Amino acid sequence: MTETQITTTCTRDCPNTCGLTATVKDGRVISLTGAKEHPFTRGLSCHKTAAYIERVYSKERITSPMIRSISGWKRCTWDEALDLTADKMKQFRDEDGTESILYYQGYGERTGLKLLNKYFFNLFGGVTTLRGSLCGGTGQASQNLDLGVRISHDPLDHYNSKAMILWARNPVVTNIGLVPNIKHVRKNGGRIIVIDPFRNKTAALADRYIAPAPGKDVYLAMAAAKIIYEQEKEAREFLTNHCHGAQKYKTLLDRYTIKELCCLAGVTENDADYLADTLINSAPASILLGWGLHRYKDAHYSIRAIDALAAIAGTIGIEGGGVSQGFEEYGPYDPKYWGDELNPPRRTLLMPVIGEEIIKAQNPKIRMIFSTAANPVCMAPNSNKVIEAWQQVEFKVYSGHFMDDTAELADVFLPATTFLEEDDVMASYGHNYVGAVNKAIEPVGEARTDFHMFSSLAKRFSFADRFCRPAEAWLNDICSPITEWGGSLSALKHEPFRIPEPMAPYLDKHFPTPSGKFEFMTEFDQQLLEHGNDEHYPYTLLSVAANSTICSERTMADHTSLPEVSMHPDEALLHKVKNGDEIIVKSQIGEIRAKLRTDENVRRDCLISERGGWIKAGHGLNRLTLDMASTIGNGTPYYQTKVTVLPII
Ligand SMILES: Nc1nc2c(c(=O)[nH]1)N[C@H]1C(S)=C(S)[C@@H](COP(=O)(O)OP(=O)(O)OC[C@H]3O[C@@H](n4cnc5c(=O)[nH]c(N)nc54)[C@H](O)[C@@H]3O)O[C@H]1N2
Ligand SMILES: Nc1nc2c(c(=O)[nH]1)N[C@H]1C(S)=C(S)[C@@H](COP(=O)(O)OP(=O)(O)OC[C@H]3O[C@@H](n4cnc5c(=O)[nH]c(N)nc54)[C@H](O)[C@@H]3O)O[C@H]1N2
Ligand code: SF4
Ligand SMILES: [Mo]
Repeated sequence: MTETQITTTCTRDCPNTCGLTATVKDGRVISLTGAKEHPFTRGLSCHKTAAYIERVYSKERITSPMIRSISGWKRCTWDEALDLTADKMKQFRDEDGTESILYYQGYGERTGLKLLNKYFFNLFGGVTTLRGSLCGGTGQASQNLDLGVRISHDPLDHYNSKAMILWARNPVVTNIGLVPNIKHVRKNGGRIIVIDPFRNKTAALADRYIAPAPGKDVYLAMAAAKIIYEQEKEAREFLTNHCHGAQKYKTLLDRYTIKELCCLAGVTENDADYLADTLINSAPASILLGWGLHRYKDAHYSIRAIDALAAIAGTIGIEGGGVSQGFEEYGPYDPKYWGDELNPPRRTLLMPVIGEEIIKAQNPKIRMIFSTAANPVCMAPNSNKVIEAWQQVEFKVYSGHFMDDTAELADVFLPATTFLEEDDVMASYGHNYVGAVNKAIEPVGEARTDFHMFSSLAKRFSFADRFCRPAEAWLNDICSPITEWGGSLSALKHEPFRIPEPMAPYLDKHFPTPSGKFEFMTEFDQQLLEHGNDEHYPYTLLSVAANSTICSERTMADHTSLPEVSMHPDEALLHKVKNGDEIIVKSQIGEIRAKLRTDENVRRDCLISERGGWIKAGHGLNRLTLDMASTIGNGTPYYQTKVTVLPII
């Protein structure tokens, strides 16, 4: 048979959102490569795409619906699985009201049609849903305080930068579309700085690597700001005319000497000098914040101090400058199609403490959980509490691809398609282009799209006629903002559409804050940064993005027998453990077995490990992480957890 090529968009939880070309032969995808015509990703794609084909056809993938019985999982028909689900939903609604059902929507796939999952539950009457974030909540909320509304520079604007400062961000692993940009800046004589307690893969591309103590970036940003003031290089016009609170912020800086700030940050004065010098003498410098930065309880201090540093250096509202992090991945859709307006406000549970929230929910209790595109048992903090919560809930429906930790605790498994088996629309949290998801192959086995699944379920309810319409018709409605901006769904099928966000924001120096100006942070409590310190647990556990997998999207076969945890060799010596040893990593709430790697690239006060390994495979680092919400933005401070290491005797 001949080969056909289909252009589509990667929907994985990755800011790159690449345009891809799928080559299909005999109904099977045989290769997945970057689509050259994509304006941002320009033919790039990552090594994870080849592995993704294996994932689609993996023997472990669940491709028929299943119901759990006393004797274990049993294959069933879609009608059986959906009848049971609908019956339970009606029973819980009639007995305890619709809020006795929790809809848990994860980060696995965030396309246009995915709005309708919640719309379905809102037509049903409105169930309990989530608030807060396991991902970027803190960063966005903190930047909203400074800028009014966080708007990032289009990544293509970084080509105007003379320096890039990658602050807690590792694009070589997590966002490869930025790599050509980094190389371009360097080739033109610009500077690249990587700031991370771990010498990550991106550091190899940098002129300067700075290793602050975990969670203490605020002091480094303050030190660099103080140096700029001392050299009288601050952006006076911007500070006087377009900022609010600059003087107060300066009084916060006045509490410390540069030396003290560097000491608190765990960096040298030379590091802070280089950072300040880059912002002033290699301008414009773009600062790119990573997600590593906001996984601390009071991460807003660091993020706001970095915004403040950029303001003092005069790079806010400048082409090639700014502090950028993420983009609104649901931005080009009409929010009406979440369906929240169909009911009075319904109960929400706080994601960063989801286990506790479910356990303590009353009036009504949570009796059913329906999860899609999520693996909270593995990925939310304090896994043991999440397991307890899941176990106490009477009925759980899981929709996804594999029998992961959350699926293991479910009663019904609804097999979902991958993006290669779907037609949809996908925006990005890493750039401004929306792309079409064009179906390359028929669904594998009996897998169904979430939309198909919810349409079939809707047929079992009185609101069927309000939900059951062709996907194309829904997408037209959901994507109405795109039409208003002059695009069309038919054109989008062939060419990505650029959302009309500015290439560089705030050029007019107007900020949608209460003062209409850039707002400095005006209070800072040093004590808060000592939260959770305990001499018995001297290391900060950084569980970071893995190179070859995304979050918990793995199979059992992908796991090593134990998770690997890296530690500085001098610390290993102190603990009488060596490279390759089996060790115990222990926090205040749990312990796991791990294989020790010694690595000089890790600061002495941290341990590094890859996130996403399953508990059932012996990994599950979130059995160690404490559950709490960040002070700003209801984010999840995974890296607030302190641990120690014990030899196995
Ligand atoms: N290959 C791969 N790609 C991914 C993902 C994946 O799992 N694998 N996940 C996707 C998702 S969900 C997200 S949110 C993004 C995340 O994208 P990134 O933010 O680039 O990646 P992370 O590994 O989460 O964190 C980046 C770095 O922050 C550092 N860090 C931790 N604490 C601190 C600190 O206190 N200060 C400083 N300066 N640095 C610190 C970590 O050591 C880490 O190297 O990547 C996406 N892309
Ligand atoms: N310790 C620690 N934990 C962390 C982090 C950390 O840094 N450290 N980072 C956090 C971050 S940044 C994130 S974003 C979260 C992610 O947390 P989650 O979103 O809960 O978990 P994922 O591992 O992304 O799982 C997504 C699941 O969705 C499935 N899926 C994909 N597409 C579809 C679809 O179309 N339909 C359905 N029904 N299912 C689909 C995938 O197969 C996969 O099983 O984890 C967080 N957890
Ligand atoms: S996982 Fe990320 S980098 Fe890899 S193809 Fe998908 S969007 Fe591109
Ligand atoms: Mo994330």
